[in-house]
Amino acid sequence: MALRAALRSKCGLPGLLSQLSSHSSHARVCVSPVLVAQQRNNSTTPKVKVEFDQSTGVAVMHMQSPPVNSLSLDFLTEFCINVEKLEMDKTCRGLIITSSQPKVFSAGLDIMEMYGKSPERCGEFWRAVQEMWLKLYSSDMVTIAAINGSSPAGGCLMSLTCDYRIMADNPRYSIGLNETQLGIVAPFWFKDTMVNTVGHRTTELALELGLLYSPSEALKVGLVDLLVPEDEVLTTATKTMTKWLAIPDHARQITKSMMRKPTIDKLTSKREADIQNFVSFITKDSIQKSLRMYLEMLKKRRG
Ligand code: CO8
Repeated sequence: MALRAALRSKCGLPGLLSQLSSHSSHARVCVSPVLVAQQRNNSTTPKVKVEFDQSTGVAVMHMQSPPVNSLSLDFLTEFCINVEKLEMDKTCRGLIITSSQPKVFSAGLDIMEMYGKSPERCGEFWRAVQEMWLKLYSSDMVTIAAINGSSPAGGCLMSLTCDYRIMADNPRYSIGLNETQLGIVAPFWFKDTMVNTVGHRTTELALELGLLYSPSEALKVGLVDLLVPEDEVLTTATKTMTKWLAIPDHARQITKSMMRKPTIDKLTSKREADIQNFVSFITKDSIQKSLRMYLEMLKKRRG
């Protein structure tokens, strides 16, 4: 609950976790024993597993939330805590994000978090989505998405926040910001992240049509950087990380910040308004109806 409260508060997790960090040796703040244990060790939380190799300075984060790693409030809370912990550990220089679920990197935002929920709960959820994006897009670590399955909508956004994307070359997988297909609209910061990666025209087409690209199409438009056989995604990500870590951290970090800061500042300055927009949009009857139809379509497709 303390973690959820941190996400709810204006300072968010950074506030809570920097408090934890600065007081860790004095234990002056009242901290959950679980969090303290997680700070000291590799952590295995129910939805995210982190393996940190101190000899290389690289952490691999495995998303393991069955069936499809959908980004629920609980998932996002755990995810952000783990990213923040790695960020604060200055021996951690690189982060690889991948999935433990077969065939799916992440199905994007958990649709059930947006359907039939109270405005308060929707607001809490949206703050957590923003937090994930802010943490990853502004990370000082080298971040690589090892995309070993389909990655629609919020899953695509998560991979777009990384410095580099390696995808499994399997034509059954797809990636893209398909929000319009659900009858919803990708917010400005989803759009900005896509524009920063593939340019304005490709983003315009992709967002209006809600395009989901095959891996080879995604490579062609620059949505991913490299395709490899499925069983080589993680090893290639590790090799690629070594190349990135050969660049001096400070020069790379300043450059990354120079490229991304205007986009980050835009959301930071409009964060509360963006939450209000999301809540009033998603709770509209017409949007709820679209989401219900999409959920039914997902179920029928399965049956
Ligand atoms: N949220 C919740 N449940 C989901 C989601 C999801 N995003 N995706 C799939 N599921 C559920 C399915 O309904 C199914 O449930 P059940 O077992 O009860 O029938 C179960 O997960 C397994 O799904 P599938 O059988 O479809 O699994 P497959 O392995 O065949 O396919 C896919 C995996 C490709 C990921 C497929 O499930 C899929 O296409 N899912 C939908 C993905 C999607 O469209 N996500 C968009 C989410 S919206 C978003 O991320 C950004 C919103 C921005 C909001 C802005 C508003 C202003």
